[in-house]
Amino acid sequence: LTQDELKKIAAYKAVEYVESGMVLGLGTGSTAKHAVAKIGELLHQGKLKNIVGVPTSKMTHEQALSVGIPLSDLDKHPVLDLAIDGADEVDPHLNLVKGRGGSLLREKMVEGACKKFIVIVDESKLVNHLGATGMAMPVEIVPFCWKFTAERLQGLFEHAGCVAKLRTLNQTGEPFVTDNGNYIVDLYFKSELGDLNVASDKILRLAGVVEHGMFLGMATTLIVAGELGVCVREK
Ligand code: DER
Repeated sequence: LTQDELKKIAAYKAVEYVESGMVLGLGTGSTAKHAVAKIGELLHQGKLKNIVGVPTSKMTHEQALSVGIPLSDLDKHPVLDLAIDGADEVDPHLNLVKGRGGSLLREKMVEGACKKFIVIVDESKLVNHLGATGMAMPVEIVPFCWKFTAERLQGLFEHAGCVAKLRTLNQTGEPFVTDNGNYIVDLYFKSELGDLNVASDKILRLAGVVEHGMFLGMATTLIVAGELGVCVREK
C-alpha cells in the first residue's frame, strides 16, 4: 500500500464517526483532504445530511466548497461536534506536532473548539517523543522583527541544541506567509525537548509568538493506518 492509500484508509475510517446534523472541523493536509472529499461524496449521495463544516485553512475552505460541504465559522458555531485532521507526529499520549503545512493557528482554534478531535495518520507519523525526529517544530510569529523573535526562540532551547529557521518559499526565498498574514519559524532540536508543557509555556510567553505546533492533550481519538490494517485508539 502506498502512503497515500494508507492516509485514505485512515481518513475514511474517521468519516464513519460523522453523523448527519454534525458541525465539523475540517482539517488541512494530504490526509485530511481525503476525509473532506469523502464527506462531500456522502452528502452528494444523501447518506449524510445537514452537515456544516468549519475549515482550518483557506485551502480546505476551497476544497470543501468544491465538494459541496456547506461552510460556516467559529463565530457562528463556537462549539463543534467533531474535528478530523492529520498530524506530523503523534506520541504515545496522543500529543501532536502539527503545522508543517502552515495551518497550525486555525487548526488549533478549530480543534480546540471541538467535543471530539480525531487524528488520522499513516503509521510513519508515530513517534516516542515529539520533536525528537529532527523534523520541524513550527511556530507562527508576527512578521515584525521576526529575526529577533527567531533568535529568542532558539535561545529558549539551547539545552536541546535548537536551531530556528524562518520558513521560506522554495522558489523565491521569500518568507512563507500564513493564512493569517504571519510568518513561520521552524525549530529543529538535536536532543529531547523534555517537558512539553514547560516548552509550550516558554514559547507562548514570547511577545512576538502567535502560536506553536504542539497540540497537547487535544486529540481524543487516534486512527492509524499501517501495512497490517487500520487501528483506532481512544484517549
Ligand atoms: O500542517 C498541518 O497541520 C497538517 O495537518 C499536518 O499536520 C499533517 O499533514 P499531512 O496529512 O499532509 O501529513
